[in-house]
Amino acid sequence: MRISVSAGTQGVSLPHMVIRGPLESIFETASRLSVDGVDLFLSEVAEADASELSRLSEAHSVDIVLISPLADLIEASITMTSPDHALADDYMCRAPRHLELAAAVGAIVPIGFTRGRRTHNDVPVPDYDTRLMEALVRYDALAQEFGIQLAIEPINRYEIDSVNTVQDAVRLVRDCDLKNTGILADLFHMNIEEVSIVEALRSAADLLTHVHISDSNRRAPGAGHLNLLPVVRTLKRADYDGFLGIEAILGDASEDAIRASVGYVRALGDVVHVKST
Ligand code: LER
Ligand code: MN
Repeated sequence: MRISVSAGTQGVSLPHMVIRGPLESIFETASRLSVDGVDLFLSEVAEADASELSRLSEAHSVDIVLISPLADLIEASITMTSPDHALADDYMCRAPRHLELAAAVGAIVPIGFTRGRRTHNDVPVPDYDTRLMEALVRYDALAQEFGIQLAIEPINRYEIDSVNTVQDAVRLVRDCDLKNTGILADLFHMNIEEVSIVEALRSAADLLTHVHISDSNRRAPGAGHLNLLPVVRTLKRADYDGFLGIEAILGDASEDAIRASVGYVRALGDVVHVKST
């Protein structure tokens, strides 16, 4: 299985970036780690230059698996369902810019915090579910135009109050009849929200676009109590041919420690064999 690692430029405050730094150094480090790709979180859309990203990706033979250049929008509450409709409309006006960027580098665009919250300052967003579905339909139509893949990421209830389980996401994709939107399954969130990680993955097998892997404590795979072998076996049985994206809180881990985490995940893929269906 191909492996990517999460990578954030300086302005990205998310703690679960495996690599952090200026773009050039992100690709240099990813290349030294011998990973196949990066899940790239940029602090702002304006920071992103498609030709620069393509040049770095090609020069270092590191795919840009996922790109989320949206931190600035989220921080400004410019999301798909902002209670201020002008902000929600602004998100859609800006969407072509970041979808075009993703198309230029062949990356998936995640739908995580950009979906917006169900409540703001304890005030429910009126018609949130309807607004989210309408926004997803519009966003999916844009993704079809740009020929890119979107992925709804179920995120645990302590980080956002909507789409917490894989089934929540499957229901949205099916009910909205989305064509270019799949599911980004993140094991950390699934360990909190799912009755069974394996069953949840199995139930969404045909929609799995990307997988984020960390352990139960969001540390490196192998550093918590998740049994990852059944997870990898389930992915293989589902003929999942995407990446395993290591997205974990590694703190100030040395490059050797990160390399060991990559080796651990690669070994998981190597030791699990399933009969071809
Ligand atoms: C993003 O991939 C994620 O897992 C969420 O925690 C938001 O960062
Ligand atoms: Mn994730």
